Amino acid sequence: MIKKVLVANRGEIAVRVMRTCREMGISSVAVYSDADRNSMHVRYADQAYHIGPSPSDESYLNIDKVIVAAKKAKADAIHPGYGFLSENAEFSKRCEKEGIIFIGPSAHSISTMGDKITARKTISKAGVPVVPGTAQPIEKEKDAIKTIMEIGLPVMIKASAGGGGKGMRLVHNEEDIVSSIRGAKSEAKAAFGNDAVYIEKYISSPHHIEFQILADNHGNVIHLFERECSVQRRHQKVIEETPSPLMNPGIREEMGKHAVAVAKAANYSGAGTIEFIVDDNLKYYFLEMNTRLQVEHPITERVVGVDLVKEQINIANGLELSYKQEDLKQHGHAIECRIYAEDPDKNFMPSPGVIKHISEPLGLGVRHDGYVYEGYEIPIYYDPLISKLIVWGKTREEAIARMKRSLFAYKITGVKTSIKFLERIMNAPDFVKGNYNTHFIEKNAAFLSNRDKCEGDCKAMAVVAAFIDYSNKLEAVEIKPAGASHASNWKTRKRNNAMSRL
Ligand code: MV4
Repeated sequence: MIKKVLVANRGEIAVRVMRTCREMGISSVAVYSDADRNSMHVRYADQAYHIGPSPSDESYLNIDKVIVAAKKAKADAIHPGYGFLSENAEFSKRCEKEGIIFIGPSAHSISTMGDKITARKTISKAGVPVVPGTAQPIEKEKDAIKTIMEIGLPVMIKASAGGGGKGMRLVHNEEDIVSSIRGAKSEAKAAFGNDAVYIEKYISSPHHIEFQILADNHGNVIHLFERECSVQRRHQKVIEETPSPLMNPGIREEMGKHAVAVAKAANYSGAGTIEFIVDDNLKYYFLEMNTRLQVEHPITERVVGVDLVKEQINIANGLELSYKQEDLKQHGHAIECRIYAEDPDKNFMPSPGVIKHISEPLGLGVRHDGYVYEGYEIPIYYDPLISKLIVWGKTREEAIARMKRSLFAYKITGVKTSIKFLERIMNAPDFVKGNYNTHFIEKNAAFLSNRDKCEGDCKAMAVVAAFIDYSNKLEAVEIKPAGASHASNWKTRKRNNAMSRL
């Protein structure tokens, strides 16, 4: 049985994995770069190993260094988190070779799904709908033009080694086909060292809906329903929710079965996600499979009531899944907002720096997965995610109300954050109605922009106005003791202090 886990990651996900380790009586080992010497995951872990300079490729992405740390610490297993080495087949294989359990799927499953052409083949063989397109990489441009004209424009040209939006081209016109193929190929070659590209029919204005699955090493596969991830900006998810406002029970069951079929076809083990694009008529197509724990996994945990990291560790221990499909139900509604250190009013420019103050929301139905603290400096080297705010409500309406009050109470100073932008989304009529797809942010750009942006005097006036407003709501009841001639204002002061933590 696993007694010690090295977490080959940083930030909020490293802390989140270690929390479950602690609950399971498993000790945790952190690895850290120069920039992360003072990071929360290092403090939280039972042991920590320095693995190199700040840039990821010299630390968190360096397989040899991570393996050396795991051996020194005598860790039985490695949890890769998301990003970094989590979907690296070579790393999974290396762990196996070194006698360390990789908490994730086999190298074979990772490479099957990492190569999108192979994934499409595997998936359509299993009877799951894939987007109409080619089963082979494009060889001759002439043949490609013919195929595209048969499929019908518009089409997408995608890199087989790509994913998450990298190495993609949308083609509307016949005369752009050749240049798009060449462009996609050279981009893919440069980014992935592999220039294989394939063709898919373009599905306009889709929803992005993904299914969480768990598979053990005894042939059991279950799905934990869907996550609606259509609120995204430049292929970066901003808000996720479950259940999806678009779905109905029939389609949910059908897609869930297909998600399970995908995992079975890939001989999958561990936690994974099947991504679909879904059009407004609820026609759905397999897009990609992510062979890791995802950023947005907590909304599933909340609504289904399963600790996904615990299941991952149990699976890695060779145990059978703790749940059968019929045990699982969706309870209520969960929403996650990703809080980034970036400036939504300056084109989402990253805003690294020192956290001067942080006061995170608490209370019924609120989960905060973060890692920063007052005085902590968010490094420039990594993803600027500060935390994830996850709320639950009996209904979608209640979850939105709870998210609004949580964002209202969330105060971070020292760096710019996306909190205000997220509040605007929570107030956007299309979001409130659940009427949105992957074009939501661009479609609502005007509503989501800072409408009270003002400079100089105007800004100062706003500060004064806010102060007046705040002082006006403070009241004091004075009970004058007999004979006393002056009132004490201590009650007012006390309340004033208490209000700084909402
Ligand atoms: C598509 C598509 C429409 N048709 N493929 C974007 C990221 C990558 N995972 C695949 N993506 C898309 N593939 C076809 N055939 C539209 C997108 C897409 C998208 C998908 C999911 C979430 C957000 C998106 C935003 C723009 C485009």
